[in-house]
Amino acid sequence: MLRRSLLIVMLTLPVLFGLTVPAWADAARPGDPAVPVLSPEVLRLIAENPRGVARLCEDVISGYGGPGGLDAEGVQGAIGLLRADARSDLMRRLWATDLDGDGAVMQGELEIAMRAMSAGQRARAIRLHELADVDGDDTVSPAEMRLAAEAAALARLGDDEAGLLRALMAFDADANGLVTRQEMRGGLAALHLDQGT
Ligand SMILES: [Ca+2]
Ligand SMILES: [Ca+2]
Repeated sequence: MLRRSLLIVMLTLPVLFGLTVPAWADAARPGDPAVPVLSPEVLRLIAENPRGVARLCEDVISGYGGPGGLDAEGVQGAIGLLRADARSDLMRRLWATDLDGDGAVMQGELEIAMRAMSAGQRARAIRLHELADVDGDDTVSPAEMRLAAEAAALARLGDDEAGLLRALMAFDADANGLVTRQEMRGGLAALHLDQGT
């Protein structure tokens, strides 16, 4: 028991006295030791909308991380899953109006499909058809569907936001390969950018 206590004290002492070197230490300022290393681009995004960034990162850590936090693979997976979800949602809506199943939605198909829709659904279906029909020939072709799906994926999670999420591992203060919500909050607080907005 005593041995175990001694071992715990020995393992804890360096941490207590700051003898370990955290992953972000080389960018730390005096008196502000927990500043994560981030690119100027990511810092700008955080400064622009600190609360939005915190919300996005917390949602991703909670939604895609395990009990111990989120690892780098999980971050990459989250980016892919968020975009895939937006893509599949849009394709499902378009395919729901492709009545002959040929992969394209003609104006006539849309009109028949809309008979079974509520007023709100009709308005959304018309808007989607118009947006997706880039060349304006009244048919959403398979190529136009793919373009629309990609646009939906980027609307769900833009490249800026994906870059932000990829920078999440910089908040892994104890360098165990997992980022927790607490570490992220601590890192954001250390940047002194989380006030306002
Ligand atoms: Ca069709
Ligand atoms: Ca078209």
